[in-house]
Amino acid sequence: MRASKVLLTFDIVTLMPEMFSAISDYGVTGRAFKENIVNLNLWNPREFSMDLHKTVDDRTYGGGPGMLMMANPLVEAIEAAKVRQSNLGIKSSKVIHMTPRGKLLSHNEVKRLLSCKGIVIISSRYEGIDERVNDWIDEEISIGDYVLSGGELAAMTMMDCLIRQLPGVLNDDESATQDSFVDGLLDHSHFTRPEVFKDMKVPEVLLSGNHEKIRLWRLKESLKLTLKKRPDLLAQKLLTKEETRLLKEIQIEQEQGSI
Ligand code: 6GU
Repeated sequence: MRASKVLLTFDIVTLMPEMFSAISDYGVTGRAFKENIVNLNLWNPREFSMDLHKTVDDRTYGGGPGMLMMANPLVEAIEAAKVRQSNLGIKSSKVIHMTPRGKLLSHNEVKRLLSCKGIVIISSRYEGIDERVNDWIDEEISIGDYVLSGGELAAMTMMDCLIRQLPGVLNDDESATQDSFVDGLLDHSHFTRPEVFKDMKVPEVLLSGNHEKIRLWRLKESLKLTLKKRPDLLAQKLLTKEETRLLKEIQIEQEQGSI
């Protein structure tokens, strides 16, 4: 195993710590944990509960359905997590609450968060947390406009996005630089063997060995796919001269195709 420096430390506050084995034990992210590029510690607010029954939730003042996570066990867990990060010498820790009312996660948000050496993530359950806990929270992040039963899957989603951007996590074959969204476009289509599958051929240019032609074909494919599936992304993007030219070609081809 290659010796390496921890690049990102996660401390997770969760009532369901076992769920995080999904990210720490499998695939690309599992390898990053094993190689010590990222470090994870889990904090269960239940262990900070003061009463005999280890209560962590209670009914909401004012009535209504559902339970809330109580302030005290959560805040104690957050503080313990921050102390651990500070003992590790991490100066730029951020406390993030995963919640549907937070800022939407995007590739740009992921890049911004990569400036942190340590992140404390709160994964809440039930109807959420006592509002007063927000004094301990720096940011609220959501992964989309829908509601999950808890913040754990959201936390793992964000962690995965962050981890794969760290240097040394992906090998050359898995490089993140050509992923969708990196340059504001969707990734182009890909083909593998066999050359012919049920009468469908791999595009000739990909077999040509001409790297410049292949690069142009792929860029044009990316533009075509983005135009078709996510025109909103294209509208936000600053196009290079080459991209503008290819997009014009696509529009002309589409007009000709529709006549
Ligand atoms: Cl971050 N948490 C929960 N519970 N639901 C969500 C979410 C987060 N993002 C979208 N839905």
